[in-house]
Amino acid sequence: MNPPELADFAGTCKVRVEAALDRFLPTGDLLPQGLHEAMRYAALEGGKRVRPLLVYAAGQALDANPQALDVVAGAVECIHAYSLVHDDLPAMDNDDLRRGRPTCHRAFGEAAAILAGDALQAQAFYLLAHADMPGVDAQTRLEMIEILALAAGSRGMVGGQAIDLAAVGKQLGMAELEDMHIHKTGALIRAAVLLGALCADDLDEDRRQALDHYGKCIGLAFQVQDDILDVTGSTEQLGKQAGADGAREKPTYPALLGLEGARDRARELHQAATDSLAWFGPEADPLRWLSAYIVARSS
Ligand code: GRG
Repeated sequence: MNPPELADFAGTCKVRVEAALDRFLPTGDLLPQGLHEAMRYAALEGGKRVRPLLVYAAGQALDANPQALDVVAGAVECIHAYSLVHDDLPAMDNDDLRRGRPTCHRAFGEAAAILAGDALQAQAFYLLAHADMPGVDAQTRLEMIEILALAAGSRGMVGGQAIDLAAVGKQLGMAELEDMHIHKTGALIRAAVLLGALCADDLDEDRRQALDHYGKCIGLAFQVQDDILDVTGSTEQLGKQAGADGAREKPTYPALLGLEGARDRARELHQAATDSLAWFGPEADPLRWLSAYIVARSS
């Protein structure tokens, strides 16, 4: 299903972002050691690195500097890692398993996990403000910080999480379900694409809009597939508890549309995402492969 080029592209990007995170996160021997170990545990091991891959793919479509992309990819992944740590806490989903191993609070305790999440979030903004990003001027840096803050905060991911928590056990309509996921999952994925694009020095308005539309579509497609996998995948395959949404009475795409209806919705979003790349030639192929991967993935 996925072209071999995607495996090569993903392999190279994963190595880059993991090396970047290793460099950008305080080492485990630095005080307070337990906190830094918990941060590294949450961010460094495992994960598909979909958001960093999107940063690199958007950057490659515009010939952006790879060193600048490392910083943005690392920052986005720090936000993602923090969101998973907090989402797994007893006050939220109370999960024991993440990325095939004990969740951060299971491994380090609840207080340490809360602090590790807090510090990962702060680290993301520190990176965007401070780290060396060749080709990115100060005004663009500021815009990046604004985009990531909006995507991560109460009008983005955290807001979506609040809607999600309030929706448990309730009947949501399609529009409400999509609104929740556009915020909870979609906002950070959309931001990853835009932030990667902003690393390029010649981003015109047409291409910016096209990439932003691509990011919006695949952000939602990612969640549709996540809901499908919660029904069809195994705990072993997913590295987290399968069937958890149904068990928690969470509204999902398969619950609303049926499994085939949810698959159709994912395909529709993939099509809309790739259509918006008509502005681009083969330099945007990694974005096309990633869109296909997002709706076909099995973990
Ligand atoms: C608690 C602040 C706060 C936010 C939580 C994104 C989120 C908001 C919670 C994650 C819960 C969840 C399972 C959402 C569904 C989609 C999703 C984001 C899945 C996890 O992302 P993957 O599959 O994970 O990219 P890996 O481990 O591959 O990085």
